[in-house]
Amino acid sequence: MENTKIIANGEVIVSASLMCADMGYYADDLKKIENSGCQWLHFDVMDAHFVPNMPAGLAMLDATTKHSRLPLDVHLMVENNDFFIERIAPYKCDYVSVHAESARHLDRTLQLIKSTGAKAGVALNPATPPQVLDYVLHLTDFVLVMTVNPGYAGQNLVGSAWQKISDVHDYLLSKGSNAAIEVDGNVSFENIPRMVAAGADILVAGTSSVFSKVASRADNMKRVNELIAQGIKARKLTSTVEVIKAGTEKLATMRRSAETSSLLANKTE
Ligand code: S6P
Ligand code: MG
Repeated sequence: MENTKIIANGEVIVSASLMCADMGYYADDLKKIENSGCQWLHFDVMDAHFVPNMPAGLAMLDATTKHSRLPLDVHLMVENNDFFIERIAPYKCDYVSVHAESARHLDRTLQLIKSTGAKAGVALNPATPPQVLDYVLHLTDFVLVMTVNPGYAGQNLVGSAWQKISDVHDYLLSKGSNAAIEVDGNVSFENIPRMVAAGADILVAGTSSVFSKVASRADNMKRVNELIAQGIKARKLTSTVEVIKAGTEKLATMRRSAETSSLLANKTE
């Protein structure tokens, strides 16, 4: 069982967080989301123990699969991961993530997710370092970086959010991992370009973007796509600057060693 690269280079996916949908008109809202061009549906499962909330259950997951064919990205925020993985298995979810903090046997749990046919993700609370992934990276298709404390929509970023996204990005790079980075929590119009520039591959869109009341789902999504494009451009700029910087450093080292050799040569003459 190995991990798979799930996002193509330079692609950014928007996953609409369904706990932010209009519950009174759920099926209609799903259609609006689908028509807006959102690529995935993000379904939060909470058990009121791991997090102090419980917005949606299996009946809603069932309704979601009946009213939309978009890929399902299930984020489990529960104490008993294996119980929920087995309960959601019949719905053929495409992506399932569990929290490292609640998974007592994370290796076994990731294998269980994969045995259902889903791609496996590990979610990290703000205080959890990426190093908890050291020995399960070969099973991790994506890392879900929580940029708020899990449980509620409509929160502000935690103070460590920016550092955390770039640390996870650098960590995966240093390990040669092709796992994707999903960012969840206050993925707002304002924050999207910087999140994408820092390495986010999947954006969980909630009340601060696609479900914002300022405009229609379609107009919000249009704006999100423009902001993603800005982030991708900044990403390219950053990597060009890094290449130039690395090249300049290499030149300086070469020059220094050439100077040292000529000094040594002069000494021995
Ligand atoms: C929170 C949950 C999230 C939220 C989403 C809300 O625990 O995992 O998926 O639904 O982050 O987005 P926003 O824009 O309201 O913060
Ligand atoms: Mg979530």
